[in-house]
Amino acid sequence: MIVQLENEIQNQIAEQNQTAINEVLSGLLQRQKELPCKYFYDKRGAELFDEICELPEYYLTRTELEIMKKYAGEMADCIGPRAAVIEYGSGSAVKTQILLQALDKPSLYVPMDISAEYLEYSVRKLSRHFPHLQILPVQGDFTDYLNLAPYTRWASKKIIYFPGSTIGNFRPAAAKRLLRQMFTQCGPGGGVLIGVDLLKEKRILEAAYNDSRGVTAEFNLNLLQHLNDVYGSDFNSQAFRHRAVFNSRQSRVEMYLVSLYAQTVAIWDRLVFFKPNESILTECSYKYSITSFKRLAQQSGFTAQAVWADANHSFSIHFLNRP
Ligand code: AVI
Repeated sequence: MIVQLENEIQNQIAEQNQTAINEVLSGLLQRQKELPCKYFYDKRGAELFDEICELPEYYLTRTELEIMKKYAGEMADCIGPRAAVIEYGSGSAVKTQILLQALDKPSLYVPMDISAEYLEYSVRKLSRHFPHLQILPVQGDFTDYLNLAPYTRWASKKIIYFPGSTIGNFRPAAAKRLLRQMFTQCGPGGGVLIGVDLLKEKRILEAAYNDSRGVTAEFNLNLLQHLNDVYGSDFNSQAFRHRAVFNSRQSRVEMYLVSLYAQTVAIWDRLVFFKPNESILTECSYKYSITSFKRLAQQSGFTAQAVWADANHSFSIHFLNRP
């Protein structure tokens, strides 16, 4: 019986791995080569991302924090008492602390993250600060729908907290699908508190993704090392360079890895060819106006109830309500 179960689990893992390899390969076989940006976040990638958040050029994190600090009371008034807070991609949960502090008797906190290390760290930190708060960590991909109803029975409502403008890393159709998923997950009377980076001057946007210390370049190139570690590919990260540009037509910053010369890379049992200067699109970071994001939220069924921004209108936090 045990042997059978082990085989079953191994088959499942092999199946998941094969799906992931197929996803990587099909991206690299397109005319514009692409890799999914979720592969940025291995242990080194998560460390580099934390470093990015501290960079002077990367205004997003500190601006969102500033908005949270200033308006957490108003956000808590919108949310109301005894809410269950579900956080998508909780990471190191710095902003969460501000939100939980402001909320009136939150009944449950559910951090969701792929990284077990991040989860352990945030649970330890938050249970120290909020000893009476029930915390239910979920390790996994927040894009996979999870029915949390059995755990949130005692809550007055479910609130999904999604800071960081990670919604910007989804193409519009996928962003709408994710918002629809949140709509289902938060249930009637529930809501979403979501951070959204705003459209601004090309110069500022490009500097944020081309920092002078080269941390974003290292973060981008680390993706290749991650693929080598997990799937045994033989990318040479020194044979690629980082490039980030603002595409105004699509209102998004695009990050690329550009091949320095003609080369062949082995992935699983396939060979992928690169011409000199041929690029892989590794990330899109969409920038919205307040109006265009409200429109997206409304198309997903929500009422855009409130929005907060900094004085320069660099970043916004929306409260979306499910009637
Ligand atoms: C996680 N996400 C919102 C970041 C962004 O700005 O799109 C990821 C990132 N890529 C480069 N720098 C930061």
